[in-house]
Amino acid sequence: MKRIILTGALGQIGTELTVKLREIYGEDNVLATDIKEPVDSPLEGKPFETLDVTNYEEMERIAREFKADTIMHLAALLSATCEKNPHLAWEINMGGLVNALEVARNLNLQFFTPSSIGSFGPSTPKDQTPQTTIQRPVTMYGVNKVSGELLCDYYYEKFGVDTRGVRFPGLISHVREPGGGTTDYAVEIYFEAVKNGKYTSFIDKGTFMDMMYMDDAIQAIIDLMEADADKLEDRNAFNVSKLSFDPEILAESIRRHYPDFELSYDVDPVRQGIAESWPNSIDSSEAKRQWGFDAKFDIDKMTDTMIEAIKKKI
Ligand code: AKB
Repeated sequence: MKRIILTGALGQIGTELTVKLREIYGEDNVLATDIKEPVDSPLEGKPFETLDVTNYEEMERIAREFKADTIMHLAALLSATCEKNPHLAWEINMGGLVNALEVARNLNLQFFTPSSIGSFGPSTPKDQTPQTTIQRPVTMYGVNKVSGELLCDYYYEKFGVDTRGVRFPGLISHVREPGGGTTDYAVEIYFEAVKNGKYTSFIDKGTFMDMMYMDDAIQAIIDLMEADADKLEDRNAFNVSKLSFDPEILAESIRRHYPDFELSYDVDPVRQGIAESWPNSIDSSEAKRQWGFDAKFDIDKMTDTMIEAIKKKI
């Protein structure tokens, strides 16, 4: 990995991943792309191209001119947004993915794209969900993610494209906030705790979902992409997670800093329904065994880091 192009680089993962990749591989070896220009972003003023991922010709031209050897395809709509507009979700999530895979095939690029805990459904085992198990999601996002995992496997088996992927849980970060996701409450809660000392959660008490701090997610992507291909028995997609909590447990962690922090509920039936169709916790042992996945942030370390960073930011 030394000439890397990213799609969806202004998103929650892309922003921090681009910064980290530039630290490792050099600024000029990492080209960020997104459908909009960077404004108030750490990517402003750095190598950047606007790109609509549904436009194959543009994607291929940009990758070819940049002489990329790797493509990291991050552009996608998240779960709650997909439920609002399922046809648009199919067009962007699947159309963009097929284009990125075709660019990888035609230009011989290494390929990464994230899947999600959203690829699981109500009939999936709920606790310590294995990597290989029942995947019958009931959301458009989940349908996109399972199809994407299979398509990436197909491109590896059929065309020899070096595709690699993980299933991310909810990712917690402060640099760029997520939008349109079901796990977003676990980011909003920190900003509201610091700003107002209280938060109204759209996810109900007792709803457990997998979560991970962004630094661990970024390290996982880099480690998987650098992993020796001979060691990978699987490709798409590895379960990776560190934490499983409900809103009450997260609030307790926040109360170590703000003892009077108030948590109330105004449950959104759409996002609650999505959350209930996902696992409580997934098993990341295959990622550990095959390429050394090792997340470091426990819930309190994550809370300390988030609160410190948000205080500085606001
Ligand atoms: C979402 O909530 O949609 C995402 C995800 C878990 O894939 N954060």
